[in-house]
Amino acid sequence: MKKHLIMFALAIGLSLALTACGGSGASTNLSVDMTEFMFNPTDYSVPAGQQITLQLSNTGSVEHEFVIMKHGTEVGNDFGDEDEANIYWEAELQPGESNTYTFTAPSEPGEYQVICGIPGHYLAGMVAKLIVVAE
Ligand SMILES: [Cu+2]
Repeated sequence: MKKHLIMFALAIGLSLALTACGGSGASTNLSVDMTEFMFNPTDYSVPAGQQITLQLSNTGSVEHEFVIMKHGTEVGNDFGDEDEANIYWEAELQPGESNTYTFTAPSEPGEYQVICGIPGHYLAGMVAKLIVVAE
């Protein structure tokens, strides 16, 4: 009897773990490091429409931004005023700053460009990718 209970508990635990992963590699918890001039990691997979918790750290020596562009939009030569209207969500961090944010993942599956909006940083290679997967 006791053995059955243990097996049952293990089965529950396993199913919870599988549910949390969604089976697609998508996660509602992201952790991203920013420095000159890169994001680490550079690919994030999240479930559509879910609340996402994002742990951001700026370990560089200048200000950095985490800017998610709207679906179907990409920054041109460098991030400029014309791109402001295409921002889906953004956060900015001073050097040495760490913060936890929450935002709602876009409801439309697909790839979303992530960039740093500080002048010159996009050009220097601060680009990443948010991949929104259907639930
Ligand atoms: Cu930057």
